[in-house]
Amino acid sequence: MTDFEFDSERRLFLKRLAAAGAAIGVSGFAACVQTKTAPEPKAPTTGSDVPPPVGARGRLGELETVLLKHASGSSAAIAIQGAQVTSWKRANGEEMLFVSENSPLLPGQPIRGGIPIIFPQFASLGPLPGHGFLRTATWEVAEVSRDPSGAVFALFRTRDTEAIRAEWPHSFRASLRVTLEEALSTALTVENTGQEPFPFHAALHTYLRVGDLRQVTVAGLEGARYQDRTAKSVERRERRRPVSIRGETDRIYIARPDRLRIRDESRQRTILLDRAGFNDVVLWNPGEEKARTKSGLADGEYLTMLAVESAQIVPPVQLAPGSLWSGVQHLRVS
Ligand code: TA6
Repeated sequence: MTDFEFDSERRLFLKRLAAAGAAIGVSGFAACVQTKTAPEPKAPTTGSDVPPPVGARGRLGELETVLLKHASGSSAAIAIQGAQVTSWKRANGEEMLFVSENSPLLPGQPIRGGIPIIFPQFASLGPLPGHGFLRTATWEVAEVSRDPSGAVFALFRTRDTEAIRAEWPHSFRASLRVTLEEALSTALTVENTGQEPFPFHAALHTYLRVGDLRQVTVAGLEGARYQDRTAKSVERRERRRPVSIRGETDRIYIARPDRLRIRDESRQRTILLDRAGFNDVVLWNPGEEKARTKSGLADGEYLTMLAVESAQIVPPVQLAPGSLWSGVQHLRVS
């Protein structure tokens, strides 16, 4: 059996994924799920029209990466281990994601930055290793291509192994589709291939690179309930409009599906973050002390990152046998 190739499964998968894309108005994303059936775009013939090649491989430390380049000049890199996006550069070359210069870039070790995939457990909210096992799992590159709209994408997939089942006794398949235009979309899909339902948390732990954290605000969380993980997860309500980050911040904003606007005054730019399937938002910055003692960041790096995570934690997803769940995050600069 080839993953996601069974007609009925694939139809359902595409339907869900397209719906998730359409729900947040990601036309390129919606188009890219039709690549198998849509006609190929005509090959351009003139020099300046020739799109750059897609799917070259690169390296990040000891890890192999897939490189995506869009005709606009934007680019992305995804480490195959963990299917973890590690770079997203705008057409002007500006890097939008943070990776710590102290991060291990080694097989089997989490990368401190980019977009780690959290599954099936958020942080230490359960018996598994922190944030679950997908971020260091072995993934395969299923497809790297350009869709009819001109977006380039890479599709990664993975599934349960004996080692995973020893820790977490469930059968599943997962895929991550990274779609690059000038914007960056990441769509995570999980399928329950076992006989029993299972619960899980999922998140795209997106480390945004910022110019100066003290000049960053996040709009779109006004009035939301949140669990403050720096204070024993006590529940509070967000009164600020917009939210600024002062000191250690570790919050799960519950059921907050609105668009987020992350304003980075020092860079004079606003990042728009749209989601479907992920109802929660996690905001995290370790603050000066924990950046050093716990997160292993280099000096001063905590002022150049803010994790804004599309998440489904409260409540966890309950996935019935044979069912699929998808969550999509769409990032663009306005
Ligand atoms: O998502 C926020 C968080 O759970 C924080 O509590 C912080 O520990 C961070 O993730 C990083 O976790 P990690 O396991 O990568 O050190």
